[in-house]
Formats: sequence, structure tokens, C-alpha cells
Amino acid sequence: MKFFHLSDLHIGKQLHHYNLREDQEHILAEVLSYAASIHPDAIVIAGDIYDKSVPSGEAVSLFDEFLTALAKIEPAIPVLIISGNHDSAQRLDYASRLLGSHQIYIAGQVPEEEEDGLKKITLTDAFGEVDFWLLPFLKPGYVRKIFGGEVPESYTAAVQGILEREKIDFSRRNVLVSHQFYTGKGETPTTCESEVLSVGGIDNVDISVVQEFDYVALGHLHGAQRVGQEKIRYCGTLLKYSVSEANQKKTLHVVELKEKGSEPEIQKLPLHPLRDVRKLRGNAGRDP
Ligand SMILES: [Mn+2]
Repeated sequence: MKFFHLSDLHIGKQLHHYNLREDQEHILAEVLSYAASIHPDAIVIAGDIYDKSVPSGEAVSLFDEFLTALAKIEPAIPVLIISGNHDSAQRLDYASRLLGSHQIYIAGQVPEEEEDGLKKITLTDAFGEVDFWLLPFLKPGYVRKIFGGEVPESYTAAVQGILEREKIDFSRRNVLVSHQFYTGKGETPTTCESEVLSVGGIDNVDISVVQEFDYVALGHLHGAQRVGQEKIRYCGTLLKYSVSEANQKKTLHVVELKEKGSEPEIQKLPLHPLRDVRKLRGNAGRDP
């Protein structure tokens, strides 16, 4: 099972008042050309599709063009999408049942009612089936009803509770797609200025609750990195979205899962942005 792991597209984002539409169009075209040549079994987008909960018409058109171009690749490549903290869960879910019949699977809203469950997409390869679990961005308050009307005491408890009720069969291969701030094993993830995170670490989810998955495809942090284990990973953004990322190398992550129990292989393909972000130092406002 070979799939692209993307996150944090932030379509519609501006950088220091520069419109990044052309840059985003260019980098999505590069993803499309990789998709056409590699033909992965799936494309996973782990949240923050848009930069704003009410995206501009231009931003919606750009994502629409991307999905339309992807759908022209034959045979069809399933696309698995969750919402991030920047997305409106309801807006992202628009027409999601219709799109599901075209193998575009969107999970915007986290389960809120007793009878709701996570969206699970099962794909097959030479080694058998892989279950992809789509966990949209959540805050403990969103899932209160499932917890008997009480807000779970932490983000970790909320994610743990939502996953436990799915009774996941871990003798099978399972991939979790999630958009939260994961920490664990004494590792503090590296953050950048383009992320909107709450400070103080109260929103963190401990990786102990996701360790049984064969791969955890994360979104939220904009720098690519593992969290505690190789298989629990943020892929980072496709473009540099702040000056603090000037020295990062953005890549396209291609994950390959083989038989149950084997470590996933992660390949990082080079990306070629239209323009680069560089940090320049100067003595602004001072005469030489
Ligand atoms: Mn983000």
C-alpha cells in the first residue's frame, strides 16, 4: 500500500500580504504530476485544506481544480480528507456523500452523537486490506455527548475515547489520519510561526493512545517530523508559510506499508516551489 501523505495545504493563505495563489497552484501541479507518474493507492490529506473557515471563492476554485485534475488520472486514486482546526467542519462536509461515490472521502465533522462513528475506508493491496480511520480535528467539548454529557478531561482522553469505541481490530493493518498536537516519549515537536497553536501544551494528545496503528498520518505542525516513533509522523506543509521555515526543506511524503508488523517505508520527494522564502538581515532605518 503506497500512499501520499499531505497536510496543511492552507489554500487561500497570504504571506506578509502576498497572495500565494500562483505558488499554491504550482505546487499542487507538482503533486498532480507525481500522482500521475507514481500512481499511489491513495492520497491522504490530514487537515487544514483551507487557511480560513470561510475560504475565498478563489481558494475553493483552486482546490476544486486540484480534485478535478486528480480525478482524471486513471484508474482513480482514492482521496482521503479530514478537517483541521482552520477548516469549517460543516463546510468541508458539503456534498461529501456524493463525492464518496467518486472515491473522494471527506470527514469534516467528528462524531458527536452516540450513534455516530468514525469514517473508515478500506483499501486493498497485494498484502490484503488496510483500514484508514479518518479522525477530524476535535476539541474535547465537541464530543461531550458521546462521553455521557461530560467534557472529556483532556485532548488525550477525548481521542482515546473516540478511538476505543470503534473496537479496531489491530490484527489487521490500520492507518490513522488525525490533525492534533501529538507529543510523547519526552519529545517536544518543533513548531513554526505559521501554525496557530495554543500555548501551554494543554491541547496535546499523548502518542500512547495511537501506538497500535501501523502508521499515523498527522497534520497540524508545519515542519515535517516524527513524534516518538518513525511511524507517527507530521508530513509538514508543501510550501514555506512563515519566515521561521526559511531553512526547512519541504518534501512530498510517500508512505509504503507492506505486510502487517513491518515498519512503513517513508520516501521524501523533492518539491520545487515557484518562489522561495529567504531570511535577509539588514539595518533597516539606519543610515550607513
Ligand atoms: Mn495548519
